[in-house]
Order: sequence, then C-alpha cells, then structure tokens
Amino acid sequence: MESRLRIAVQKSGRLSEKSLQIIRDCGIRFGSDSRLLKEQADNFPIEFLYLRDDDIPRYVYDGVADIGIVGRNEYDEQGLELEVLRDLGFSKCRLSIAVPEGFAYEGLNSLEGKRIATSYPGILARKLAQAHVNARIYEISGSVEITPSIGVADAICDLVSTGATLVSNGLRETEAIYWSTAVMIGHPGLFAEKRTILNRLLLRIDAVMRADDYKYIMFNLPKEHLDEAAAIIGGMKSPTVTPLLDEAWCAVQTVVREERFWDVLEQLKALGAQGILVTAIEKMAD
Ligand code: PRT
Ligand code: ZN
Repeated sequence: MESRLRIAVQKSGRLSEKSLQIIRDCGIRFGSDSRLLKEQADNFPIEFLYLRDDDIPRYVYDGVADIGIVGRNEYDEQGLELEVLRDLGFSKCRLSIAVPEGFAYEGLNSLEGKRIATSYPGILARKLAQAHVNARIYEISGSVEITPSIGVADAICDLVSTGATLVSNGLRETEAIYWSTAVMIGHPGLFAEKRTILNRLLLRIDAVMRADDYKYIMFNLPKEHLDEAAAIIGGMKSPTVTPLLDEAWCAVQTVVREERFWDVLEQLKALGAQGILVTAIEKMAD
C-alpha cells in the first residue's frame, strides 16, 4: 500500500483555518470536513487527523501522526522532544504576566511569594526559576483572566494577542515572558518513504511562504537611471530589463521584499519611474 504522511491539525479553533489554508495553497486538494476525525487528500499522499491542539504534540511524539501544526507555546509547554520543521508565522501571540489595578509591578521580583494562575505552568516555572523568583503557580485550564477578581490568584500569566481580554477583566499586562507562532512539528524518526513525502510538502510550503514575503513589480524607467534603480531594488538577481519603442526608456520587472516595498516604490518614483504595477506572488521556488 502506498505510504501516506499523517498530519495532525487542530479540529476547531484559532489554528484550524490557517493550518488548512497553507496546505491548500500547496495545491493539495481535500474536503476539510470538520466533522471527520480523519481524511485523505485527493492528489497528494497525505492524511489529516483533526484533533484538539493540546493532543497534537503527544500524537506526533507517539508516532500516531507524523507531523502536526500547533502553537509553539503548546509544544514548549509539553516539553516533548520533536523536530520543529518550520515556523509558519501565523497565530502570533505572547505569554504575559498581568496584574490587577493596584498591584505595584516592578519586574518578576514583584511576584515573589505570590499566587499566579496560568495554563502554562511549565513555561512560567522555567522563567521564574531563571529569575530566581519563588511563586506559587496555579494551573488552570481556562478563564485564567477571572482568577484575580475571585480571589484565587494575585496575578496571571496568559496568552495575549490584542490585549482586549485583559483590559475587559480589569487587568494590566506588565511583562511578556514568551512569544509564540504556529509551528510545524515532526516525529524525528520518520522512515525514508515518509521523509520523502515530507520533503515534497516542505518544498511547497517554503514556496508558499516565500511568495508571501515578496511582491512582483513592473515599471517603466528612463534608461539613464537603470543603475540607480538596480541598486535600490537590490534583491536576489538583477532585474529583467526590456527595451521600449522610445529608446530613452526601458521596462523593468523584478521582485521586492514586502517589508521594503514602500521604500522602494518611493525611491523609484523619485528616479522618474512610471506606470508602476505591483502584484502578489502566488508561489516562489528557487
Ligand atoms: O479546542 P482546542 O483545545 O483545540 O483549542 P484551544 O481553545 O485550547 O486553543 P485556541 O484555538 O484558543 O488557541 C490555539 C492556539 O492559538 C494557542 O495555543 C496559541 O498558540 C494561539 N493563539 C493566538 C491564541 C491567541 N492568539 C489568543 N489570543 N490562543 C489564545 N488566545 C486567547 C487569549 O488567552 C485570550 O484569553 O484569546 C483570548 C483573546 O485574546 P486577546 O488578547 O486578543 O483579547
Ligand atoms: Zn487546547
């Protein structure tokens, strides 16, 4: 029987949609019926297991799944030794200390002897140990942000993205102790056939993620400014330059890193570039 790579993704939650989208962007077709526990792709040897995010590292560790997509926070909290194959960059959040109004927070030392509620006792304990702070950690699986108001804890350590939840519970974010994004984790001992499928998948994922980092731009430029434009664009290779009917002008095509894009655009305009067209790149492989 043909071997299939088993990937564990969150069944329903913050990671689900983007985890499946990145696989879809790799040209892999499947139904993504969230009522199912297991499903196969139509055109790639991969099989999905839809699980609670907390269970994903353990399933990969035990070899039930070969790879998985999970928040780095969950992976680090569980402390199972796996391969982190890729940082996928989405579901960005931080693990922060937050305190009620009136708590004079001056750093981790202010937590000495205090009760801290969290769903991430492992990461918090490591951080406190590094800072030589002794505190009492209360492990709670959810609704951590209400614990100070009901007298269960003096402070909390919880995931934050916008911070709105903390504010609406009368808490102040005082210090981030850990940063997380979604990661693809893998079983370190995959046998050759599965490793080959994994490498095919990673090649596609890299192409999708690289494409997100770049824009494709085309513009017309007075030829005399070509060297200056090339220096501004920098980047991977020299740009493609095509002559135009008007011999004083040329057409230029190239890719530019997303984070430099507005800078580059302004500088090209200053050189006299015209008819600037910008498009997103769908895939980009070496
Ligand atoms: O059911 P299952 O166990 O699978 O899901 P879950 O409820 O345990 O996890 P889920 O879907 O809530 O989160 C999955 C992962 O998303 C986490 O492990 C993080 O890696 C990541 N992530 C990103 C977040 C957030 N952002 C986030 N904001 N996880 C949780 N939150 C919480 C936060 O703690 C707060 O209570 O969302 C609330 C709103 O946040 P604010 O700051 O935007 O108000
Ligand atoms: Zn969970």
